[in-house]
Amino acid sequence: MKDIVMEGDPVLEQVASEVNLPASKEEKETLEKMLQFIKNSQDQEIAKKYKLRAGVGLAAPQIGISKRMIAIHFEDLQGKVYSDGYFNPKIISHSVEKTYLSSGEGCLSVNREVLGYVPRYARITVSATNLAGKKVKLRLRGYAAVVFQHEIDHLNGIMFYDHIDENDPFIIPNHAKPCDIIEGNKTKSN
Ligand code: SB7
Ligand code: NI
Repeated sequence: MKDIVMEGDPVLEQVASEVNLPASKEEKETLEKMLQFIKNSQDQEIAKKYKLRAGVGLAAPQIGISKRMIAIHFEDLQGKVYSDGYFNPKIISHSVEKTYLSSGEGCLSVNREVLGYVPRYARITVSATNLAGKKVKLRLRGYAAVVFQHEIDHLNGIMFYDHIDENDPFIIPNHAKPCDIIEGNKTKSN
């Protein structure tokens, strides 16, 4: 799984297909591997050895699989741990209020720095089926909401920079308050 698909590859521009539930053994194993990859990318020693960039999430299209699966692994500033794999994640409701990371976003599939604010919903509710096969509903805000939106976008062929205003990359989105990441994977939400 060192082979992350890079921008320009058509798989990153496709709308990924729904996973038929219950997921197959193979699909579950793939999602487990994606989660392990994300954990490894945050382990300094392993990351150095395998030259991995640290990520807080990964979407299946990024490993060349056009299916609706994402893996998430990070801890927010309140110490809440988000660590699971999700099948068919779907935003079922969202706030009017927006947010954006004051440091901008990056992507494991993008090997260059793209500057600018990426408008995101400040709060979202996501329905999904987790690795254990349980249907879950997640209420997310701040950084956690941003990460899930970034990953779900990958399932719809959307890259973070597609949201950046090309004429004015640092324009503050309407109805938006900034949100910060601290230490790469720790967050302060508003
Ligand atoms: C900044 C980075 C990410 C999400 C939100 C803000 C994830 C980076 C890793 N990925 O490319 C996952 O798709
Ligand atoms: Ni990405």
